[in-house]
Amino acid sequence: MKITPVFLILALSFCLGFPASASATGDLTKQDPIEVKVLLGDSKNPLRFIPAQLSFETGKLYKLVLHNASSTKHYFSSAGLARAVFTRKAQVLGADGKTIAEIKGMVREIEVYPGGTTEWWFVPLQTAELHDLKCTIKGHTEAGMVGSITIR
Ligand SMILES: [Cu+2]
Repeated sequence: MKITPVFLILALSFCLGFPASASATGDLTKQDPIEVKVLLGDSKNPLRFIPAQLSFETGKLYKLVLHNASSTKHYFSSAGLARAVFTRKAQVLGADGKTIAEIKGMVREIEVYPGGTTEWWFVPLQTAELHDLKCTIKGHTEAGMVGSITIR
């Protein structure tokens, strides 16, 4: 095998633990968040996630805004997403849109009541192709309240 200078640089950086591609630095949870809005049902489609396909990128801070625009309560539940992200916080908004509660620690699923809004702030850590987004209320998954999540 012929050893070229490019091969040497790649091999050396691999041995020293430097990734060949760019790497993140600093506190990833202190970025400006990318806002992603998801409706947990609306008046026309009370048993749907709108949109039902979500995509995120690793290393970026997201503010996932979950608003229930239907007349029944719903869950946003994806065990795969919960495992693949670092949660900075969850925020519960009051009727005036101002934060009334902030929750720290791991989030597994969020239940949002009719008219309610909750924000889930997280940084994806792993790539994933997930098909486990669902509302866990009896009958809702079967009725089509499901979705998929891609983390690139
Ligand atoms: Cu539901």
